[in-house]
Parts: sequence; C-alpha cells; structure tokens
Amino acid sequence: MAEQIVERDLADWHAARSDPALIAAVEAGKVLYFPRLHFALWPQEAGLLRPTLLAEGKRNISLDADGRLKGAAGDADEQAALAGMIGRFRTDAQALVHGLLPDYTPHLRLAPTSFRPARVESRAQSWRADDRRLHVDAFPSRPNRGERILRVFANINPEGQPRTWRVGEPFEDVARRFLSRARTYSRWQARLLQKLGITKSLRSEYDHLMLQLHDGMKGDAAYQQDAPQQTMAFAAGSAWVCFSDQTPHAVMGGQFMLEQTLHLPPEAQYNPASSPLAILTRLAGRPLIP
Ligand SMILES: O=C(O)CCC(=O)C(=O)O
Ligand SMILES: [Fe+2]
Repeated sequence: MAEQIVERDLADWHAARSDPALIAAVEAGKVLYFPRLHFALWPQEAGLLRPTLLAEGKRNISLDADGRLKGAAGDADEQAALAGMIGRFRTDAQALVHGLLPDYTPHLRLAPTSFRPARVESRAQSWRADDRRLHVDAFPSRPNRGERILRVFANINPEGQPRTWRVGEPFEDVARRFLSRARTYSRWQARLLQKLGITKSLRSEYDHLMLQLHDGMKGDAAYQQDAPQQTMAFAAGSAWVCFSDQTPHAVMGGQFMLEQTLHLPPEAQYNPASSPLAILTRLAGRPLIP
C-alpha cells in the first residue's frame, strides 16, 4: 500500500498556500499531516482540558454553525470560555482550508466544531458506534447524497500524548471489497425510514452503500486486523486534515482534540472523479442519487 500520510512543515494556520501535490493527495483520500501546526490555548483555557466538562452521556462538546454550545457541563463562565476556544479553532481551521484548497471556499458549508475531552481508551460502545474500528464516516440519520465530509483535527493534549490512529487502504479498494457483500437498496424502506423520522431526508442508494461500507468494515474482525493499514501517532501540538468519508480511519488512543467539519459538494472538487460518489457510481454502473 502506498503511503497514506503526506507531511508538510506548515506552522501558521493563516499561512497555508495551495499546492497541487497536496490537493491531489487529500482528494485521493490521504491524510495531510502538519506536525508543527500547533493550536495554542490561552493560559486561562488550560482549566478547560478536563473530561468533567462533558454533559452527562455526551461524547463531545460542540459549537454549532450558529455559535451555540452543546454537550457541555460547567458554569456560565466556563461555557463562555469553551465557546471562545472552540470558536477560535474554527477560525483557524477555516483559514487553513481556504489557504490549502482555495477553489473550495465559495462552496463550503460549515458544520459543527467539536472539542473531545474524553480519553479514547475509556470509551465503551456498540461495534457500530465504535470509532476504534476502521471505518469511513457515514451517518445513519443524516443522508448526504455524496456531499463531502472534510475534517480538520488538532491534538491539544497538554501532556504530550499523541492521538493515535490507524489509517486504512484507498477508498476504491474498500469499495471493491465490500460492495459485493452489500445488501440491496430498497426505496420503500428508505421512504419508511424517512416517514418514521429515523432519517432526516430520503436515504439515497449512495447513502445506503456508504453505510454498508461503514458497517461492513466495522463488523468484520478479520478486516480490522488484516486490512492494509498503518498506525499513525499524531503528535501533541499537531494538526491533520482528511476527507473522513473517504479515508478509512480508526482512533486507538489519546485525549483532548479539536475537530472542524466542513461539507463540500463533490462537483466543487478539483477532481470530482475522485469522490466516493463518483467511485461508487462507476463501480455500480448506475446513478446512485436520483
Ligand atoms: O476521535 C478521533 O480521533 C476520530 C474519530 C472519528 O472517527 C471521526 O472523527 O470521524
Ligand atoms: Fe470517523
């Protein structure tokens, strides 16, 4: 398997410049890794790095696109400080993406920004929700009809602990492996799921196949162990970017991370033929979104 991580020496969130090699890499599903791109906390924010700021039963704290904080415990001052820290990261993450991928800028749709203060190793979850298994991102309740999921991550661990991932094989290899085992799409079932409010809009055949890949990968213990993959320790004080709907990834350890999601229509890519929608459509031999 070719190297799935591409490293650059950038140290300033607002100084990224577009580079054809990086653009091609991220659109091929590789992870762009910036070991020196540090998201610095303000001294008064150090106290925010504790898992007890999570509201009961929540896995992360988020700032939605309208600036509302969700999932946080703590008093009003702490909540304001959290919103400030997460909002500052949002600004930096957007500047990074605008600098690296300028043609995306007018087409990006902002999604929530998250702060993840829980220790990865302590999470207990069902296999389907367990991000310690290799997967591509696909969400059962939120069909996206091929819209891309671009994510910016920053490890802000104050004790020097890395955030450790496994990064898997190219998307087309995953698709070829799991499409033959995928259950057939049923439009009436998709309509029913929508009517019952289980999905927020109609699940297209594309969304169905992405969920089949997600579940197929996570549910296959032999694949988890034997699939082509590399372990990557993202250093404390580093940042990385990938299309998480395309790059197979699994988080194995770490604590305290910030993450920004941006959505992009696949037509707005530099090379739309590299999108999961284009790849699955080509392999299926028929349109997957009506
Ligand atoms: O928490 C992490 O490091 C990554 C989890 C994950 O699978 C994701 O953000 O899509
Ligand atoms: Fe994920």
